Amino acid sequence: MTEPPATGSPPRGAPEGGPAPAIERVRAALAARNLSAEIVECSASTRTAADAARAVGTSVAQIVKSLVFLADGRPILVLASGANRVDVRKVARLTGAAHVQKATADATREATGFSIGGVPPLGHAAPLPVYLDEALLAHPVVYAAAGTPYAVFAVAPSDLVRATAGTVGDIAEEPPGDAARR
Ligand code: 5CA
Repeated sequence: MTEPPATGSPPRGAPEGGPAPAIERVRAALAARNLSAEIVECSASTRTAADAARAVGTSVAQIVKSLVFLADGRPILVLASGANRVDVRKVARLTGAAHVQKATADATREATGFSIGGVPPLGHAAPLPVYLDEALLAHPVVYAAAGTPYAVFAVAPSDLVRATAGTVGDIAEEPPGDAARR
């Protein structure tokens, strides 16, 4: 016999009758920056860039990965195209830090107030310096996490730059083989 579904615990952390508080924090941050981006809650997971691309019917390159790194121990947020891996040496160059490393899941939650899979590009617990992958600017619209692994919002990359007061630069790892061809 199978267990009956648990009662009293709505799915995905959403309280009964309303969106998750994490989504509401993102909504408030978007409104505070006069961004009229619509938050789309998906029935399918948007936890990873590939999941999110599938859920909204776009390319992985148009998904914004919101990744926390520690630059000389201080948290920064890197907004990377889902198609790219982040080159920490390039991030070090862009930030002027001597040492850059990826933050752990715990450090990410502590710095942003959000859990991995739902980390948004804005609306964090405390302001974080933001660096954006220039590859995102090749698209008219990109999709970023909206606080949970089931929600995204669409935004023009230029609006994302403005709303985050971010620095745009080359932060992508070269695809394998490129270095050899130069
Ligand atoms: N919702 C999607 C698309 S908008 C999303 O949040 N994607 S993400 O790329 O920003 O978040 C997932 C990323 O978190 C992974 O690419 C990976 O780089 C990172 N990650 C996953 N697990 C860990 C972990 N244990 N420690 C540090 N980083 C992790």
